[in-house]
Amino acid sequence: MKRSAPISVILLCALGLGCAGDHTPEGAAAGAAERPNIVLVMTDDQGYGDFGFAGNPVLQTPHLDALAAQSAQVERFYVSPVCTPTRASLMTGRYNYRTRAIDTYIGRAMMEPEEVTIAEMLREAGYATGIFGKWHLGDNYPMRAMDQGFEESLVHRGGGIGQPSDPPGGQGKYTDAVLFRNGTREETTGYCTDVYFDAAFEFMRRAASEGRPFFAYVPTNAPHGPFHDVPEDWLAHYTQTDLTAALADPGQASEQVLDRLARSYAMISNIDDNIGRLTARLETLGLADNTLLVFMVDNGPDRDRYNAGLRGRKGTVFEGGIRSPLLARWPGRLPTGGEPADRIAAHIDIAPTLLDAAGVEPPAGLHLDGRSLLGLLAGRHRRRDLVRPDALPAVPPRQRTDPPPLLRRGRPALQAGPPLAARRRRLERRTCPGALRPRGRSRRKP
Ligand SMILES: [Ca+2]
Repeated sequence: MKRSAPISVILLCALGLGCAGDHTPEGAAAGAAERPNIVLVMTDDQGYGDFGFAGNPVLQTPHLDALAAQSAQVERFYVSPVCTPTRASLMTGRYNYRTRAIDTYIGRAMMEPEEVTIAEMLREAGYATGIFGKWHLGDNYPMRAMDQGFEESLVHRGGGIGQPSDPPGGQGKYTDAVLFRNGTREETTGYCTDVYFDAAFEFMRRAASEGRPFFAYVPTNAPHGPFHDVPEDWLAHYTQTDLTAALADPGQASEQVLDRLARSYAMISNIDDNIGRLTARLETLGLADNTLLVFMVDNGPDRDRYNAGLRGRKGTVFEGGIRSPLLARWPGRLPTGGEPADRIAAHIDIAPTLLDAAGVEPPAGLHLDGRSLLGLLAGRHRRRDLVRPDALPAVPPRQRTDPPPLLRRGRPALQAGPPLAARRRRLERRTCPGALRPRGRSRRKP
C-alpha cells in the first residue's frame, strides 16, 4: 500500500464515508423486555483533572471516584473544545459541523432542527425522555429540547444562567434560579445543580412507576461561571484549604486566583454530592442493576489549573481542551475495575452506544458518524480513527490550530502538517460537500 493511502482511509472513516457498519450494534443489545434505563450526566467546563481519581491533589470527589471504580472507562475519550459542538455531537451521534451547531453564541449554537436526536430515537422506541439542566442548542421553537424529543424538560436558556438570554428576574442566580419547565417560566428553590438532580429523580421515579424505561439527561451548568453564587459549605471548605498544589503555576497564587479556584471546586464537589445522591436513589428505586449510567464532561477546564498533566484548556484543541473522562456503569453488563480501554473514542459515539444498549435501531437512512462503544467498554478493542475537522471554512477562529488537523489513529498520535491539511481540504470538497450548506431536502424524523 502506498504511503498516502492510509491517510485517505483515516479521513474517509472519520468523515463517516468509508466505514460501513460503524454504527452497527456490536454489543449485546438488550431485548425489548429488558431495556435498560439510561442516565447521562455531563458537567460544564469540568476538566479532565478535576477529579480525585485523576490525581487532583486537593479536590474532593469521593462519589465520582467510587463511580469510576464501578465503571468501565475509556481513557482517551474526546469532546469538542467548547460547549455547543459537544452537545450537538452528543445528541446526534454526528460530527457537529453537519448539524450547524459550530460555536456557542451569535447564532452558531442553534442546531438544525431536522437533526434526529437520541431523545427522539429513544422516545420513538418507548422510552420516557427528560432533560434537566443545560441544552444550549436553541431556545426557540423548533429547536428547544422539548421540540427535540424530550417529553420532560427543566432547563435554563442560552449557554448558562446569567447570560443575556436569562429571563426577567433571573439575575444570574444559581440559587433559586429562574428556569423553564416544558417551556414555561418557573422560579425554583435551591441550588441549580440540586434542583436538576431532584427533578431527574422525580422523573425517574414516575417513569419506573409507569413501567417505562427512561432516558434521563442531566447536563449541569456547573461548574461553568458565573462564580458569585456557589455552594457555601463547599466554598468554606476550599477557602480554608491550601489550593496551591492545584494551580497550574504556583507562582500565581494570588488571593483572586485562589478564590476563583475555590469557587470552581465548590461547584464540582456539589456535583459530586449529587452523584452520590443519584447512585443512592437508583438503589432505593431498585433500578441500579438495570440502568446504564454514563458520566462525561463537555470540554476542558475554563481556566488553567491542575489538569492531570495535559496541555491546554477549554477553547483549545490540545489534549487538555478536548479530553474527558468516560465512565459507564451498567452492573452485570459492563466490566469494572479493569484497565481503561486504550483505544480512542469520542462524543459522537455516545448516541450509538445508547441505541445499542437499548436495542434500538436508528431510522433508516440516518447517517451516524459514531459507533457503539459497548464492545470497547467490554474490552473488545477495534482499530479506530478520528479527526477533528478544524480546517473547514466555517470553523470559528478560536477553534483553529496551525497545523489544523488533529488525527489519532489507533494508539499513536499523528499531528498532521500543512501537506496533509491541503490533502484533506481536497478530500472534504470531494466527499463531504454538504456538511455546511443548506439542505435540499429534509429527512423524516421519527
Ligand atoms: Ca462548557
